Amino acid sequence: MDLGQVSEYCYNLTNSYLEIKNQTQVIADTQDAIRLTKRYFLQDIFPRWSPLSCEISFSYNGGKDCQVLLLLYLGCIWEFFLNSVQDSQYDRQYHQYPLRSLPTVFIDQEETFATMEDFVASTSERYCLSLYESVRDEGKKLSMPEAFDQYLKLHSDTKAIVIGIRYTDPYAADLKTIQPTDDDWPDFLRLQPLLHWKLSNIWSFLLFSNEPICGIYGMGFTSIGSIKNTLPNPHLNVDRKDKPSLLFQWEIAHAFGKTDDQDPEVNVSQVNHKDLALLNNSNEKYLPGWYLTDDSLERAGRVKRC
Ligand code: FMN
Repeated sequence: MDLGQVSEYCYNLTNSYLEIKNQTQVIADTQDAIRLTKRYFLQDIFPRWSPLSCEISFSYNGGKDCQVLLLLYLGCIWEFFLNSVQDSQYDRQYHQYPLRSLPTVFIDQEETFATMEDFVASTSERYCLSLYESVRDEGKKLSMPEAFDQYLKLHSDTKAIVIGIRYTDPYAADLKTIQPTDDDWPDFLRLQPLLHWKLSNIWSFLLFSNEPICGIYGMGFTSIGSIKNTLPNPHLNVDRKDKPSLLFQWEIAHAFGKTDDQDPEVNVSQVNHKDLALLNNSNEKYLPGWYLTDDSLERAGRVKRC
């Protein structure tokens, strides 16, 4: 699929989720969350910074939040494109989708899981991303603002960057949908249209999407940082008496594009053998990450390895 086709696919995926009727409260809440994110993109953001130019870039690291936002973003770009050609005197078929790849930036500061790196590479192809990756030479480790400074030197048209941050992330409670960077950061606008999303909304939409999910989540991880400080979430340990139960049977069974006779399996990416060796060190077993829906426990696996 080229970028136009992927965008149209994401548009249809989003509409299909919005059309679900009479299911769980989580689905109804997620539909509201999607409507608000769409409104931010289509009414507040795109009229000021066109996604069909190079003014907007997307911050992507393969995590679940930014993947959800990427699917919505691509769908909204398609809708924006449709709206822009509607007023034209020529038929839609005479309008070419103006973007071949999506400007995307990956500031990768820490040692990440090999599965995550594989996932970023495979999804970059899948979603036609033109991905800038920050320099990761241990000798000259850059801070996040320095890395963005370098990015902006190479992509000087960038005015705003889309970020998949949520209110429940650390230091995010007071963020705004559109706001400038802090004084000690290079100057651009932060576009944060996912702030109001809860963990349960993320899993509901992502599991329904039937898009590949990074395999590391299938191993009991719920929030992925550096290899050095990320473990499976202890609340998903199968030996716990209070382990959570699955809230998303419907989404998994009726996932987008799935036929009724297909196995109700979750589409997870393959776990890299390097990570398997790392994880099989312990005999503990964990439920997949999407069993956890309590936002306050999402980062319980972010601890120091001894
Ligand atoms: N953090 C700040 O304190 N001030 C900023 O102005 C700021 N701008 C950011 C702009 C972009 C494009 C990104 C991706 C991040 C920015 N951050 C800024 C950092 C984020 O708020 C967040 O702390 C960081 O992405 C780590 O999130 P994680 O632990 O969920 O991966």
